[in-house]
Amino acid sequence: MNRHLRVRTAAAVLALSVICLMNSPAAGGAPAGETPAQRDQRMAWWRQARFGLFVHWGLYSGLAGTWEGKPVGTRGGMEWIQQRVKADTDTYTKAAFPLFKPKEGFAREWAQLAREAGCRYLVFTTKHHDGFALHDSKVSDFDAGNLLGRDLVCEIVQAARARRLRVGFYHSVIDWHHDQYAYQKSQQLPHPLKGRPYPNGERDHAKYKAFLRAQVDELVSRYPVDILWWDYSAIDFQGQEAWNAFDLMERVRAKRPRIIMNNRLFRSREAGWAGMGTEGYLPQLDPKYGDFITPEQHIPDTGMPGVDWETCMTMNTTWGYSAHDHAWKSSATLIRNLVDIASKGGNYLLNIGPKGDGSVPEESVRALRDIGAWMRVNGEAIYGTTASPYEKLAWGRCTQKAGKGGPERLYLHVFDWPRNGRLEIPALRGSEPVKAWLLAGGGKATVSPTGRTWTVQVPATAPDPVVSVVALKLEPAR
Ligand code: FHN
Repeated sequence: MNRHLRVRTAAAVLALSVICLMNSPAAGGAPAGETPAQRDQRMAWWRQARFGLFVHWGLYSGLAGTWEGKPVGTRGGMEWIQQRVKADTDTYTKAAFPLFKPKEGFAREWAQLAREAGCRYLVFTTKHHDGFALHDSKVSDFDAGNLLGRDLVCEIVQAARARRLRVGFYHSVIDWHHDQYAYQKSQQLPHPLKGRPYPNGERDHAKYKAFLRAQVDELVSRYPVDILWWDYSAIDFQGQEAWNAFDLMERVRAKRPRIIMNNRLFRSREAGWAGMGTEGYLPQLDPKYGDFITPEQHIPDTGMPGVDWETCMTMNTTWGYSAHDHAWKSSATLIRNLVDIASKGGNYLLNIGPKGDGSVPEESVRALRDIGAWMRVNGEAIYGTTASPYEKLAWGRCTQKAGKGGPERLYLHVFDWPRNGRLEIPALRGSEPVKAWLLAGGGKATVSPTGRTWTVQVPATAPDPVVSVVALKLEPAR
């Protein structure tokens, strides 16, 4: 990093430290009446980023999928361990808190890893369903400030900013700790005490919604945040009734006009999703519901044309750390997922679940470093690209970069290298290919238009064992 950038970064981190310490209020001004062009401008960095690191870390991390000395399971979300063992909040906290010991510098390790992997943003859990807040909250004593004497959100934000990462807050609206969260209002949302009467008498959910608003106000006022990743609603409990959703979003936008938010305060077709999948999605999303849709643990077969979308995915099968889940996806699978998602015009939010001390599981470190090695050679074929102009390609995927008069770059991501050294792609009307080259290995490639197809000649062997990229330079057809 050159000296000028070092000075600028240090100044930014210093300023952030002051903000974190002084909890200074942020500027106001909602993007009410935002034009499509203004929205495109606000979304631009996110669309160009294509790749982010998701981090699930909280009290559950120290339990590592183990309860009373036994594994709770080997698959599925161990950030749900409280719900899976049906523990009330006191029993859960008594077991979990002694094992949650954030080591010095944990956040710098995350930020370094995210950068090494080629991630452009980092989204982390400020509070998950167990209700434990990682910041030093003035409206709760179930937080890192009170229990640890630390503001872990501030540590993470500072570390991310120092690595020039954009920052996102995952914030759970579901809360298994708060004694006014009226879990009986939903048959579909999870709660450890579901089916049992409220242990402390009738609950006033309006009081929980006021608490939720106060904590969100703290988070978006105190820290420079770029994304708010809400999680999550059910068809039978969502929106205004469940969370005062529209008010929440307006307050956030008023404090952070350029913030980007997902649509998970709602759960309906017009709000972009009914299920966890993408079935029934509509090719438009009113920003009043959020800015992007979040297909979880899968890649929509044909992408989600017409909306901004981001696939969130675990590396094994759990979001929060588990010592018993060894179903790790290979680095090759993760790299091909990233390519597949970018070729469909989406973002990839790939998750790590750090341990109770904040350290990252070795399997995740290895995978992120493998992805980073690929991105250092091929990143231009992912960052700032848009969806393929082609429906399907038998041998791989395609991304593109637009020029003034149409596409000026095509990137052919070859999964299955052609034995005959030849790739055929449909000619693009109005363009002609003028140059071809390989991003890896330095081998020679050529491209020649032959009527309705373009023929790309490549060397006999693939330069990359996972995905080899052939770049094509296009010019408007003469
Ligand atoms: O219940 C959560 C789950 O623990 C995890 O945080 C995922 C991440 O998208 N969201 C919810 C399930 O959809």
